[in-house]
Amino acid sequence: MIDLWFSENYTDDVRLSIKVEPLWSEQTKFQRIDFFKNPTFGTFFTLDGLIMVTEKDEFIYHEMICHPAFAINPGIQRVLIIGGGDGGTAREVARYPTVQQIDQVEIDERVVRLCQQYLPQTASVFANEPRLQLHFVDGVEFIKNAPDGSYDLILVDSTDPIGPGEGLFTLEFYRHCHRALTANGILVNQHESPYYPREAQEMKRAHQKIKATFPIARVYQFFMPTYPSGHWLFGFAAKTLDPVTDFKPERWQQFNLKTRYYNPGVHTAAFALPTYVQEMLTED
Ligand code: AAT
Repeated sequence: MIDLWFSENYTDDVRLSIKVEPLWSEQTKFQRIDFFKNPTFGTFFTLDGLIMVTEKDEFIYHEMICHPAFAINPGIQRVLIIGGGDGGTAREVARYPTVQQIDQVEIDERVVRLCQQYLPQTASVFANEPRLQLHFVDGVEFIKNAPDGSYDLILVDSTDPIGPGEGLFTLEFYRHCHRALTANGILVNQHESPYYPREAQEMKRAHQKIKATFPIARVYQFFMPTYPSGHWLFGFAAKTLDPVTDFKPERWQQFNLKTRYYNPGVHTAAFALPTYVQEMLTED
C-alpha cells in the first residue's frame, strides 16, 4: 500500500500534510474540488488545494460565524448567507426558531451537491429546511440586486480572495451589504488569518475597506485547527450595534442552544485581540 498525503502549502517553506484516502475530485467552471477521508479529521474537502471543511473541526467555524451576531441582536429574522456551500453556516442559523427567511447564495452548485453526498453532517440542512432558499449565482451579483434594508444579518462564508471569492472582498461589495442591511443590521465575514503573510495581507486590506463602509467595524478570533496557523478571524461590522457593549448573554442563553465552542465567555474573549493583530488592523 502506498501512503497518500494531501498537503496545503502555507508559505514556500511551511505546509500541513494529512494522510488521505481520496473520495472524489473534479474541476468545475469555478474551482477544483477534492474530497478526502482521514482518521483524525474525518471526511473533508478542499477547493483549489485549500481545506474548507473537515468533519471534526467544522463546528468551531460554523458556531463562531453565526452565534455572536444572534447574541448581539436576538431579533434577527432575515438572513443572507453568501458562500458556505457545505451547509454548516445555514445549519447553525436554522437553529433559531425566530429566523423567518434564510437566503443562501453559492456560486458553485457542485459544492452543495457533493457535500450532500459526502458531508451530510453539514449539508443535510439543504433538504430539511423550509425557510432556506438556495440561489446558485455569484454573491457579488446577488447583492447588487438585493433591495435596501432587506436583511438583518449577512454572513459571508467565502473562500479566500483568490479565485471566485475575490469580488467578496471589495469595497463595492461591502457598500452593497451596508445598503441591503436593516438599521440594526450586522455583517459577519470570513476574515482570513493574521499570522502567515499571504492571509495577513488580505485580512488587513479587507479590514480597511470594511472600516471605510461601516461605523462599527471589529474583528474577532477563534482557533481553527485545519486553517493556516490555526488562528482565524471573522469580521464584525454593523450600523449601530457594538459587539461588546450590545452583547446580551442572558437573552442568548434563553435560546437554549447546545454549542460546543461558542459560549458567553468565548464571545467576550474573542473580541480581545493580541497586540500584533491590533497593530495590523490600525496600520495603513
Ligand atoms: N463553511 C466553510 C467553507 C467555506 S467554502 C466557501 C464557499 O464560498 C465555497 O463553496 C465557494 O464555492 C463559495 N464562493 C466563492 N466565491 C463565491 C461568490 N463570489 N459567490 C458565492 N459563493 C462563493 C469557507 C472556507 C474558508 C477557508 C479559509 N481558508
